[in-house]
Amino acid sequence: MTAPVLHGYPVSNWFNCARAAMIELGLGADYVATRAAGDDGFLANSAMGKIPWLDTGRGGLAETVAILEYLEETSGPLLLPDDVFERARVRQLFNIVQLYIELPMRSLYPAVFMGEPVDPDAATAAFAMTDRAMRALHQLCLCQPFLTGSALTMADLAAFHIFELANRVCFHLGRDGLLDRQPGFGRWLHAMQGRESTKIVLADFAPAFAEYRAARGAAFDEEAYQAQRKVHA
Ligand SMILES: N[C@@H](CCC(=O)N[C@@H](CS)C(=O)NCC(=O)O)C(=O)O
Repeated sequence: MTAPVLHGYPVSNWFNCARAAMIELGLGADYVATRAAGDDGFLANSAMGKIPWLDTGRGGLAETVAILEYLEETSGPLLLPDDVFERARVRQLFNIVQLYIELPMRSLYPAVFMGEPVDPDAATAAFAMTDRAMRALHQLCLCQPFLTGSALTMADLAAFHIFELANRVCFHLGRDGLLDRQPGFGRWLHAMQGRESTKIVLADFAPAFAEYRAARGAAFDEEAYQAQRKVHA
């Protein structure tokens, strides 16, 4: 079988999640640098014109959850538990993080990272949803040290890379970070930060994110964010 090749850009939380999964699965850290696009060539591989997409050798595949499941089935098992109920619980967490944290925070990316004005009503609605999601995560997550137990899963990878951007949104708009009032998650964060996949992905995120902010005249202040994180550490 042809080795899968990931396409994307290291500012994208979804690309970073998929790349971390490739690394965890022993498929290497290489990728093809690609920005989202709407031309026919791009859409042939990623029908919604989004990154990441995976060249499977049998055709392009987009949507991170589909990419992760494909990688897990072809190169795992590693990122989903053996037990059917535990697997479903991982997918439950993945959906909560995707729909009720990533999407509402993404609605605020233009104001935080792309130089557009803040819409206070949109911010209120987004944070109402993330508050609800964080309550759910508090209820569902074990953090022993990973979200659903002692083994890393795809939900950990998604949550970690989504929190990376979501916490910056919170900071910029004067809110606590999503995990700041969740002491149980300290152990999880520590475990995730220590992983080789995290170190590789975040090392590439930093310069790409600086370039991205500069190109868009982002209001977001990374230095102030990092200084605040040191105080919280
Ligand atoms: N549901 C998609 C979301 C991917 C996504 O939102 N990608 C962003 C970058 S993080 C993108 O390509 N945005 C360009 C666009 O929406 O046109 C997934 O799970 O992969």
